[in-house]
Amino acid sequence: MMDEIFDKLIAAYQSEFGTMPTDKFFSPGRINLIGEHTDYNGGHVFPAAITIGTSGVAAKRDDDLVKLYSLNFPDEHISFSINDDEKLPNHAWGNFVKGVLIAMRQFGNTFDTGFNLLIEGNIPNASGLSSSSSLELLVGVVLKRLYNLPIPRLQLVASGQRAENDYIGVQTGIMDQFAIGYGEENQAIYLDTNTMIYEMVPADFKDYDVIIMNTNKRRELADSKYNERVAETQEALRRLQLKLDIHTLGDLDAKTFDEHASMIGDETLIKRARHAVYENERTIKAKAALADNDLVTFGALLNASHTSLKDDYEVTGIELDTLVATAQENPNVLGARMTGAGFGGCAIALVKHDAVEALEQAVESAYVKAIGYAPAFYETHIGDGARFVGEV
Ligand code: GAF
Repeated sequence: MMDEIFDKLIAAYQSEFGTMPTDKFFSPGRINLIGEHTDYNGGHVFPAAITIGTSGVAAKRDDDLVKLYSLNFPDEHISFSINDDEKLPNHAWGNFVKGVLIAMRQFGNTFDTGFNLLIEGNIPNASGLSSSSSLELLVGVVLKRLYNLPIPRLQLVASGQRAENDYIGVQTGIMDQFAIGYGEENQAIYLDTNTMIYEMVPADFKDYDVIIMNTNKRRELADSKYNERVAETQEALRRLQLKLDIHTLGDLDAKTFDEHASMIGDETLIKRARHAVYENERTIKAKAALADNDLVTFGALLNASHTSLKDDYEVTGIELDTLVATAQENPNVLGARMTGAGFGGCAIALVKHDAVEALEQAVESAYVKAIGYAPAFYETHIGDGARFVGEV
């Protein structure tokens, strides 16, 4: 499968650039099991890299140009000087490449010449499975290999986040880049974003599968709404800090939060902060439940997470709520919730292995009835993180 993809990419590279690439790369997407909108609040997250993602072939050039081509956007032929930081007006995906280059230069790396990169991604567009971080980390591993840079993995991860925050302008946390940078086959990553200490936890769901359900909803204004949630939780934290000695909402347990919530003084901000604090507690419990093979508790925590994202954080919407509620009603499902930023995108469900097909049919018919178009379903395979695959 991988071989076929790379054969196709190498042929496309030759026809686009007239030379051969030297190296092959792959960078995955991610799901998040639980711990949503906690990463920019100093809480825990519990994501995993998946086997779909972005594949690429690349080689250094002799001049200072960066030339990019994606089989997903065949009309765009992108070219710029490697030291030109100006945003590309019409080439959205090229800006993620630029953002990573700039961030890596800020970390002290230098690039003597340019490079060619040809890619293809199979993460569904705007699905909330982090196609943008997948691309960022792909660029990170490409640059590390082509320029022989002795940089640690955490710097690649941080460069992706910095590209997103400073260049693209979305104030995301570190979860997606971390999951994609540190992913390992069949392991979920339990990360404390306050300390950056992490632990790999076997993602063993016994007789159950985690399936991905895509709303197929176009995500509109998602970036501005995301930034709005970041600002709201920061403001709630600022008000709590007038009385409490805390650095992030992740420093608070639910009991202390409840005792002091009224200090925030605004109902919306209280709800946002409550989600961040309670979701962090749920994530800690969910990791313990999975490690103990207690899938019933794990599933119940997924359900509670969705309710909180719907009612307190208000990032779900009718499409995600319909998918999740229909899955949750099914006796063969232990839990379901949206995954990623929300505002459309995907949900996950923990479904008994031999009931997956029936569940998908039930969810599809309820969804079409309520929403008017079909959702999509994917099996989840948890895979390795962003990597150099081999020489051409
Ligand atoms: C997006 C962001 F990129 C992550 O950092 C995280 O905040 C997530 O939304 C919500 O949990 O994927």
